[in-house]
Parts: sequence; C-alpha cells; structure tokens
Amino acid sequence: MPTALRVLNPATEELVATVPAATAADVDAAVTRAAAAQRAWAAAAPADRARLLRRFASAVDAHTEELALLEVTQAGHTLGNARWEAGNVRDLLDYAAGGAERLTGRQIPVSGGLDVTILEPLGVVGVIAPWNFPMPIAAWATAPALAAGNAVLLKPAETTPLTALRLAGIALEAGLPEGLFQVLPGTGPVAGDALVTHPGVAKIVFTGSTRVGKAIMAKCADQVKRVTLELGGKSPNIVFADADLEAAAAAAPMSFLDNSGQDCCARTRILVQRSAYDRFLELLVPAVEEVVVGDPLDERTQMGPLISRAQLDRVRSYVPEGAEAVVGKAPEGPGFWYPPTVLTGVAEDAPCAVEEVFGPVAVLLPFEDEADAIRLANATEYGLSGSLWTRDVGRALRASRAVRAGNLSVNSHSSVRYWTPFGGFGRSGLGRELGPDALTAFTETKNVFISTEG
Ligand code: TXE
Repeated sequence: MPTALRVLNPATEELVATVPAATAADVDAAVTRAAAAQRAWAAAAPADRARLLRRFASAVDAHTEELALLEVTQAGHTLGNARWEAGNVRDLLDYAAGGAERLTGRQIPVSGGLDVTILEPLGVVGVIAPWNFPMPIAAWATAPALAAGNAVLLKPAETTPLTALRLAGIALEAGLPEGLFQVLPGTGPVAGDALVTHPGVAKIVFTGSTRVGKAIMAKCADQVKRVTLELGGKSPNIVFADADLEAAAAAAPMSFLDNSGQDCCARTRILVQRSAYDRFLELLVPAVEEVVVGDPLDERTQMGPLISRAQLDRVRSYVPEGAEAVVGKAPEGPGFWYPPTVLTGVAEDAPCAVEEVFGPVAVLLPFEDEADAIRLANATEYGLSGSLWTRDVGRALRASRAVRAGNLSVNSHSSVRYWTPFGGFGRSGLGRELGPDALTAFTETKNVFISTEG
C-alpha cells in the first residue's frame, strides 16, 4: 500500500501535491481524539453548536475562491461548478446549524407517568467520500452529523484529498474544537477499512461504488454498526412524445455531461417514445456537438476531463468498437479527455445500457408507450434518479410513482437540493441524506418513561 497519495491535475497530468497516507494507527489515534472532543460537543448547548457551525459556514464562504481553485486543480471540475460546490458546503453548514437548534424528541401520552424520546448523538461518525464531488458529498454527512452532536472523521478519496484537508483547516480557524472534525487522507483498504472496523466509530456514511458499499455493509454487520450508503446509478431520462421536445433535447446533454458524467445522478439512459425519436435525435445532435469541453479554468467551459487514466480506460471499455454514436468535441492529451458521446442502436441490455459508465457516455433507446417506458426505466439494478418529460400531468404523476428511484424530476434534471431528501432505491444505496431529517440519521432514539406513581 502506498505511504503517500499522489494528487494529479487531471486536465494536465501534472503532479499537484503529495499527501501522506493515514495508517490504521493514525485512524486509531484520531478516534481517541474525536471521542474526547465529541463528549464536550454533545454536552454544549445546541445554540452554541449552531453558532460555531454558522461561523464555519461563513469561513467557507470567505474561502470560496481558494476552495474552488483547489477543486479545479485536483478534480478537473469546471470553475463554475467548483464555486457552486463550495457554496453548497456553506449552505449545508448553515442549514444544519438551524437543525441543531430545532432537533427535538417527542412527548408521548402514557398512563401512570410521562414518556419522552431523546435523540442522542451517535458518537464518532466515519465518512468515506468519493472523488467525484469531494466537497459537497463530504459536507452532506459532516454538517448534519456535527449539528446533531457527533464528531466526524472524514476519509477523502485517494485522488482528491486537498479540499477536504483545507475544509478541516478552515473549521479550526472558525473555532470548531480540536479533534471534532478530522480529515484522514488515505487508501480505502487501509484508512477506510480502519474506520469501518474500528469499534469506536458508531456509524459509517459511504459514498462510492456498489462493490465497495456492499463490502462495507457486510463488515459493519459484525458490530451492527450503523451505515448509510450512497452508491451508483444508471438514471433514465424519459421523453414522452407529448413533451416539449426542444426543451428536453436542449437539457439532455448536460444532464449526463455535467462533471464529465462522473455523477451518480447522470441521466445516461435517454429513453424516447418511438414516434418522437427521429425529431428528438435531430435536435440532440447539435446540442451535444456544441458542448464546450476543455480547460476547466476557462469560464466558458461546460465539461472538463475525467478524474484519472483508470477512469478514462474504464469509459473506453464501455464503448463498442465502431459504435453508432453522436460524438462531441474534446481536446487531445495531456489530460484525461473523452468526448461527449450518445450511443444509438445499442441493445437494451448491453453493458453500456445497464451498467454505470461514470463518464460522458449515454445511450439513446426508443420505447413504445408508457408501460414500455416504465419497463425500460426499471430495467436496471440501480434506482437513484430519473427525469420525466411530458406535458400530461396525469402521466407525470403515474410515471413518477412507477419508476423505482429515490429522486425524480419532471421537466427538469434537478436531483440535489440540500433541503430535500436524497438517496437511492435498490443497489443505489441505503438510507437518505440531506433534507429535513438529515440530522436524525446521526442520532439514536432513546425512550424514557418516568413513573408518576409512587
Ligand atoms: O470507487 P470506490 P472508485 C462508482 C463509479 C466509478 C466506480 C469506481 O461507477 O466508476 O464507482 O470508482 C474508499 N474500505 N462511483 O473505484 O473504490 C475509497 O478510498 C473502505 C460512484 O473510485 O468505491 C474512496 O474514498 N473504503 C460514486 C471511496 O471508498 C474503501 C462515486 C470510493 O471509492 C475501500 C464514486 C474499502 N475496502 C464512484 N475501498 C457515487 N455514488 O457517486 C475503497 N474505499
């Protein structure tokens, strides 16, 4: 196992930084520090926790540009996206701060006494984050976990530790207690596994591949450790013939090209009703060809590189030799570039049509009628997101109920809002993040009955 992580700029392949990799002993020491910090944090008044989290949010806001540039450099995100992502961290911290003040148990009527529920913090929470959205995904768990009175140990992905490390520094500068939020850059099998198996870690929040998520869930079972999983997706974008086809075709490219398709909500299965298929394809071709791919620092750029050579190879392996496709433009190397690609004429069950490619590749498939659309939409083991384009309200509601996915949008591709719940059906995950119940996921409900008789 490497003792240091090499961070490359995916747009240039230049070495950006070398970061020491945490060992199991480092994780153990971090758990001890975190547990001590957590005890004091949980005992603090909720208003005091809220005040510090708001200070943390303001400090993130003040460092938006620095964080955004760091994300562009290590992850190849476009500057606009990276600024949004830093803003998302700020917003989440603010939202969670309010939650700290509003997290309440209940009083339940009983005879012979008083019954109350108390929401106890879990203790030390381990967050294992992926490289596709290093800042937001880390904050989705960290902000509510802290707000609910927990400590957080965050292990960022091997390729993208820099923004997480900076966030930990900003937290300290903002006055968060030492040890409460620590970042442990390291490999999955060493630092990640040490968090998963450590008896002092009460819960794991994992975002990443279904393969690793399943293995983590199995290991957590040993200690009946709490676990939230956000795994992959293969989301449908269903376009009915009665939809505003111009709007649907204009929106389709960025719904799977944003972040170079390295997005678990990417709408990579474009399902179009056969009677509108030719017209939709005619509209889609220029929309795909016009997407600006290139230097992530250029404000006009809409799509940057893939994260790594391994990811580039993985994406290539999904595109059959000589495939029929609509292909956009991409720079030549250096950098891990792949052009926007829509595969046409592929079989419904081809690997590129049912597996998560995690790159700028979608498939275009025709369907006959509503029932056929639902059948195709659900013909995957995933169930994270999806879109429906139609002008028929009844159909929108029927289809929304019938598609098995945690996050659906009608005449839109929006999936993630920090104030609404997010998570998957099936092999896309377990549990929900974000939204009004985000803090509750980091608590254990305790019921106390107080007898008034004697
Ligand atoms: O993910 P991994 P990878 C999907 C996407 C992508 C594929 C592979 O399809 O192409 O997964 O990506 C840590 N114990 N998604 O290989 O390995 C690892 O260090 C504990 C979808 O990068 O799952 C990193 O921090 N931790 C996804 C995190 O798990 C372990 C986002 C994710 O890495 C570990 C990313 C172990 N044994 C990839 N092994 C989404 N849901 O958005 C690895 N890790």
